[in-house]
Amino acid sequence: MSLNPIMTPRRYVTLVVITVISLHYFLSRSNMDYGQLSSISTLKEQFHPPSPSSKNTTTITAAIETYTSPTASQPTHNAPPPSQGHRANATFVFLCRNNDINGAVASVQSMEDRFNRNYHYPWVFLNDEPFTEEFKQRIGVLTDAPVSFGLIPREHWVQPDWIDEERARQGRLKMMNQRIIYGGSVPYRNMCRFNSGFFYKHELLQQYRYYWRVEPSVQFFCGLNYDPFLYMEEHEKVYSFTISLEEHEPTVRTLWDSVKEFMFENPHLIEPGNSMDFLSNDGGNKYNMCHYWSNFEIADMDFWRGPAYTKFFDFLEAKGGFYYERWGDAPIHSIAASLLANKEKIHFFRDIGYRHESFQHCPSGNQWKEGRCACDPNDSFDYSDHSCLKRFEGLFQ
Ligand SMILES: Nc1nc2c(ncn2[C@@H]2O[C@H](COP(=O)(O)OP(=O)(O)OP(=O)(O)O)[C@@H](O)[C@H]2O)c(=O)[nH]1
Ligand SMILES: [Mg+2]
Repeated sequence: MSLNPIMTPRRYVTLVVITVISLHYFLSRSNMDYGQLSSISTLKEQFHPPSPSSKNTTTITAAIETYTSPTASQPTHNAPPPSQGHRANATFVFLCRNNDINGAVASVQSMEDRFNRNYHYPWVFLNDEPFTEEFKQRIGVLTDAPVSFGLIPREHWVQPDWIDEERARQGRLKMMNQRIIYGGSVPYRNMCRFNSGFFYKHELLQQYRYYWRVEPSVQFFCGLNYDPFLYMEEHEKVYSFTISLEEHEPTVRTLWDSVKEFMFENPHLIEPGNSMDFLSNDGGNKYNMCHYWSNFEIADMDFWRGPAYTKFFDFLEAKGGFYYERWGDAPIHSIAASLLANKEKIHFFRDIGYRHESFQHCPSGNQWKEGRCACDPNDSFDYSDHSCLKRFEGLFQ
């Protein structure tokens, strides 16, 4: 090929470069889509889809996502969460021992990865013994959120002096013979009583209203693109759960009689729109053992601190059933929330995938997909034989 004598190879290359740059500039100014398709930011968006508010990129990003991710049809999933906006007055609460450290690390890591790394809600760790430096270091390294470590006052933890120890011992022996889990354990009873009526009195929790209880070795399966604490606040919920099930009857043999006595003496404290039908199949005569599994709880501490629950807890405490039997904090909290609060104030977090051995709740359908849940949707306790979810749902039908 021959070139024009004044068109030297060098001038030819210069002309081509100038033409390409001019064309690119013209198209960028006149057509937004072209400009964005050719920019580096679009490559980034393949991995971090934009929030719905960035309207100009929606069409192109949606097209690219089809190739990059099978779940990309939910553009809000990876949208930046509203961590800068309004936050609830809330904290995580984690009661454990120093030797629970490995399980505690696993639980905190799971919560941080799936929710809190974007929200930075504080963590409060509580223990009946001082936490070791090693414990504090291994937890502190997992999060940017504030972490505090508290010692439980002795009077909030140990078996009170007025408990008849001989009677309590007979109760423990009986339960050991029946092979009831933790039937012979006093520390387990201390823990149940503390979780029922004392944790929200701890000085480190005084400044907070909502809490999310976390235990060692639990798993949170799904990413959350909203704030459950704010959900509780905005919908005026006082208690929430992911798993509900039946209690071991021998651990709460006289609990319902005590509850009935309380209801008889304090009818004004029983909420008219309560959820008695969650607790009883015969209108309140007999307890059906249903309760919310309290190792997961997001709840309102002002409800526990209020006059109705205070009176309820004090009444049950005086019966001694935390030590003579083995009343768990799960039935205590569940019965209180069911009778002292309107049923509309209790929430099932269907979209929060959660496991505490030996049961799990795994969301299904769109919630499973949108949450990118790391659990098998066919493995969920929801409608198993001993689940009480059907009874909860029945309250609203
Ligand atoms: N500081 C302290 N924490 C305890 C004690 N006993 C239990 N806990 C904590 O209280 C919570 C509930 O105790 P768990 O042993 O998990 O009771 P559970 O969930 O009924 O039973 P498993 O998890 O099946 O053992 C956990 O966060 C424990 O770490 C104790 O004696 N001291
Ligand atoms: Mg546990």
